[in-house]
Amino acid sequence: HQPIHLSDYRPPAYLVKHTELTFDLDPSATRVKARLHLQRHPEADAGAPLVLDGEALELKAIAMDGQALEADEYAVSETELTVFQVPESFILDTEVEIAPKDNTALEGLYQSASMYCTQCEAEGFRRITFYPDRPDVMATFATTVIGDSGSEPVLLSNGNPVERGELPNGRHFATWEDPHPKPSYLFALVAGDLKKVEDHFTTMSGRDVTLQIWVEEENLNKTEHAMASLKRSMRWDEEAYGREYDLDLFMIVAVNDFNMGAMENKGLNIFNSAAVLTHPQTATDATFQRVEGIVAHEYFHNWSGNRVTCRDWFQLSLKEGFTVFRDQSFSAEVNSAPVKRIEEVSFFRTAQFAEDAGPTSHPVRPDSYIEIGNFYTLTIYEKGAEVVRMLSNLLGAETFRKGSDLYFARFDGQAVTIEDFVTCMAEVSGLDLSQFMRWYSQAGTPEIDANGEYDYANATYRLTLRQRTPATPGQPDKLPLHIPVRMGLVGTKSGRDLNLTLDGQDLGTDTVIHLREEEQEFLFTDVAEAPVPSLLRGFSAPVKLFFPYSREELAFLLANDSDGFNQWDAGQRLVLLALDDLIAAHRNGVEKVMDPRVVDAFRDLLSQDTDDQAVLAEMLMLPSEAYIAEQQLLVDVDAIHAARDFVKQSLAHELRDEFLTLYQENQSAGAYAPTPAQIGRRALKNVALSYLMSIEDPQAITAAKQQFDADHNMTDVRHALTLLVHSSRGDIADPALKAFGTKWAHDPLVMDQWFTLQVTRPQADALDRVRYLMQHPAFSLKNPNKVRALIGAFAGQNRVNFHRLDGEGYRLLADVVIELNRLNPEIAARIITPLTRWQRFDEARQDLMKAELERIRQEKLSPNLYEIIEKSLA
Ligand code: HT7
Ligand code: ZN
Repeated sequence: HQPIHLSDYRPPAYLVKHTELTFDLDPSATRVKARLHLQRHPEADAGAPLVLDGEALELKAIAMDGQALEADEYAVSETELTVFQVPESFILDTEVEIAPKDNTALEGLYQSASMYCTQCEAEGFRRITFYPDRPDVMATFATTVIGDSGSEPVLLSNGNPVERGELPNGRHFATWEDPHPKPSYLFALVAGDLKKVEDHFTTMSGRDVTLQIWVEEENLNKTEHAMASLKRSMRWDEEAYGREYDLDLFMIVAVNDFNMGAMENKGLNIFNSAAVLTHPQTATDATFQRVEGIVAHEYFHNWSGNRVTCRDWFQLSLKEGFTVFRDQSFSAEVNSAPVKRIEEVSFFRTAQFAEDAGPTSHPVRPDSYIEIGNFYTLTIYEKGAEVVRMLSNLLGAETFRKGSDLYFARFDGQAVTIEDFVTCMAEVSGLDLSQFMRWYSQAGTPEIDANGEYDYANATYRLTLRQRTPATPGQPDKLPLHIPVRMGLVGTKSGRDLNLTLDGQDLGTDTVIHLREEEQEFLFTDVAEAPVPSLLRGFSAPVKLFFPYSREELAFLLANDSDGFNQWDAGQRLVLLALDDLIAAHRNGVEKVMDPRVVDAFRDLLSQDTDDQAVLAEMLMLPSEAYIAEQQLLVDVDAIHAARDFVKQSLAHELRDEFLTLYQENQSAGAYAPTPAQIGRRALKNVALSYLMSIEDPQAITAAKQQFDADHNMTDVRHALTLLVHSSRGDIADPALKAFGTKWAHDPLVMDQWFTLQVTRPQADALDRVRYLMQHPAFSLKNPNKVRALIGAFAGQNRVNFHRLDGEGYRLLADVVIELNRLNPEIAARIITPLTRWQRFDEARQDLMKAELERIRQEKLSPNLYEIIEKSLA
């Protein structure tokens, strides 16, 4: 398991101009014939051998320019095929055999139930045929798929269908041609008994594109939302980025067994069924929104990723960071923008900050990796998106668009680097982005210590900002970053944003100041009244910002800040301060006392008239246990759980009537629609119900039961059932749970929800339930969605039970990881994450967690797990 370094990048010795593939499908003996039209790279040595990647392939035949090769003319190892002497330009034919039915890793060609499908990113194509499996080799493809006419009536691949026909022995074939040169990671094949829904889109230049979503027959009624999302995304990319679709056909296929959310294969996107199928009775509002975002994300890749791709996998964030930024902008526009930003940031600050502070911390562009599959991370995706967002804010929307246009025009059809992207942005703006580039090379979350001082006599406000980035593995010393800090000064008398004058320049009431040095001072003049600073508005940079706000100041910002995001953040900070006291009280065995300022602030929120229920719902939500833990040096899971429960129950007792009114006023009425207005009402109503259920208010229990029985939509049903199952009212919860499980036994995506809501219950029997449910007929370790729903949810969301002091939670996860190491290394390396964060816990838990990591280390590890385990124990 050797690391690969960015600094070792060399262009490929041979390029593939055109690739012809023929698949003769069979579960245990699929034959793959490949004809590669190869050409030596102009910079390569004339004597350079041809080295192709290949794993788990049985070579059956090999010929060059029509001539079979002798055994001494080539060599095959575990990972490569080498042909020793080749001319400058030639055709190589190979034939290999593979076994899709044994492919539980779900990389390459595999079977999901009765269908065949592929997953080639990042390095799955080398499990299909011998090939230069790297993104800087781009070829046109012609693919023929041969399958059984009965069990695989549908045969799909990238591009346009050009021919199909019958063959002897009940077989048939289809041939597809993709005219756009693409790297092997974008290759796809699907075959099975699938049904389609079809629609059309007229592009901005007036071309008709056929849109198809292919699913198993029973899911035909769950495609409407994805299709509508696809059409919205296509229009949006034309309007926002000038990007038009470039084939006559765009297909999406839903598969049940999939390692990630979806894959942007050219013209043939393959989706985890959980990321595409929706129906009001089976999917929650969150799923509807997630599907919309993922459909958009994969579609947007057609330009940011496919037409312009990555030179090497170190540049992964070039396509992922940019595409996440694009899908976030799309979702913000078609939904409630402030809520989207709050959701994004609260997820980011919980999960990405933790990753950045953990043993696998890496820069947005890593310097080295052992297994690239381990680098599809929150840092590459989400922090990468934050970096692009900063660029967009630095340049302004119009100039950023010019930079994007230049990037797509200059590099269309090429495999490029992050520098190429940033250079376009620098060229169109005239900005010097050399310091900014450090965002790509330095790992860790930068911290800003801010202080402010108001001088009454001179009417000035002096703001001091100090930045530091903590050491991360392999990077002990960090340089100062260019950090854009959006801010305002809110007058304590007027409650309004004050005018900002800096160095004699009038900057209006909201501006961006640029922190470039380790320490910088900003002196605002003509500040008419004492202000409270509102800093890092909209989360203008992915940093931790510390300012010594008093609780009164936070309550003031919560009530008065003109920036909705910072208003919400002030509320979160206020609650966090109260939680700090309560956590300390719990640890010291002292009686807990609720901070009345929090109660007052929430009462004020509840008494205001709002026209944005979704924002109010966010304001009323307490920080998650995971986010609270993120604030603690030493995480005390039990104290955090107890303190958070105490805050929730205190607020519920104090504001019972207000919550009840809120619940009653926002009842679901009429037909379900995933509109921002309806979603906001449901969110608000359900937050109110959560508070009331935390004190098991009799009216709330009745309401939850009624909401479950009403069976209006999955958002309400699942929320009510979760609250009941997480309560002490087993007499009501158990029959409801049973009825739900029976009703939905046929639907794997609903059963995933049924598993999750049980194993996240805080009661002490949760771990036993996990073990029990692992034996349930609907559970399978081979299905990643099931693993995430049961094991992932337990280890990631049920903190008190996962971190049990008897170590049973850790043992359970390690047992699963050991099994998955054999079955599906990519999933094993992801699901293990909570165990790798042992440094943050007390000594007893640290020892238990490390012991489990050591136990896993004794196994014959896949490169995926090896890399994670070694970094975690380093
Ligand atoms: N670009 C896709 C990445 C992906 C993937 C990576 C590793 C293993 C399996 C995978 N499935 C999909 C998804 C995306 O970012 O759009
Ligand atoms: Zn992506």
